[in-house]
Amino acid sequence: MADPVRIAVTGAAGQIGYALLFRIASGAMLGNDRPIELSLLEIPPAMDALRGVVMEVEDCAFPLVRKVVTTDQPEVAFEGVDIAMLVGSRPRGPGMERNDLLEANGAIFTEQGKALNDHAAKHVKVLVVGNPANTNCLIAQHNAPDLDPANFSAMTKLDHNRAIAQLSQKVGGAVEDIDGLAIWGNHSSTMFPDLLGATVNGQSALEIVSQAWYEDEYIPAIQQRGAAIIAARGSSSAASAANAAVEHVREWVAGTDSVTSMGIYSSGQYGTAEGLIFSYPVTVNEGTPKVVENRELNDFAQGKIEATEAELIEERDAVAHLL
Ligand code: NAX
Repeated sequence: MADPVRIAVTGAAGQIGYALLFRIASGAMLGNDRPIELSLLEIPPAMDALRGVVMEVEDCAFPLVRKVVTTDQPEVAFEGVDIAMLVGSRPRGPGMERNDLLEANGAIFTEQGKALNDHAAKHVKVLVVGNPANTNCLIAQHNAPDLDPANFSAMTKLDHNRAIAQLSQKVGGAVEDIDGLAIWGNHSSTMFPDLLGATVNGQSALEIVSQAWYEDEYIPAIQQRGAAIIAARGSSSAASAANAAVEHVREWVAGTDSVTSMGIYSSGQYGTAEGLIFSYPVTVNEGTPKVVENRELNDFAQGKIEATEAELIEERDAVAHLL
């Protein structure tokens, strides 16, 4: 068997952590032939809960799990890690404005970025799930100047999967018949689920559904899906978020020729501002996401992309002192 891959998960005692760790440990992320070491970060008040989660991981007797470390110190958690999944973040509390949230998370992701810079393997792949994911990712990336910006990504895979599922329900086709769909921009209600380049069994999706359904029902449904789940379930999506995180890392490591969506460091593709963490349609080859080129963008799509870009620029300006 190959050497173990060391994987850090932050916020490991939280809802997503509880769904995520068991998927990783079972081999769903890196394969059944890849032993793993888990390095789990939490804050001091959650260390007891984390101990309980680790007891459950032990009780599964997963053959792939070689070691589990728990800690409340980022520099310990990130020591030598190959993959870091940054899930833990500060939720919005009563009376907190968006800028307060950015500020509270800014402190967390500044510290974690520095610890990744100094302690993780230089090839580490960092996935940020904790919200506001794109801007948290940007802060971590800026605080890790010795790491390649391409090592950082923010998760829009859940939005991508939601967009595929809703389209497949509408057209009555199988999920695997859909290709080319993408999420652009921020993981927020301004994200743009783009069907222009999407096909169903090779036929353009926008020839099958009406523009009115696309604009008035589909896009808002994807943008508001997180809120709809909170309204129905009483808490935010967890198992589907964990599933998306597993798939994001699996595709990042193993590659994919199918178009997927990832928030990655922008080098100005499609005219978006350089240096944002921006979700694009990508394929992945040898561990490197590559933005799909020459996508057709009409005025409608361009307007949506500019709106989500404007929000990301605003968020970046609000945390400029941390960059
Ligand atoms: P929970 O509140 O259940 O868990 C978060 C955990 O993070 C807690 O156990 C907390 O103690 C821990 N934590 C807080 N600060 C920490 C720090 N500095 N270091 C380490 N751990 C820390 O939230 P959960 O439902 O698991 O969601 C986690 C994050 O994912 C939230 O920010 C949430 O908004 C975000 N999401 C992102 C999604 C995406 O698609 N990018 C979708 C799902 C989810 O909403």
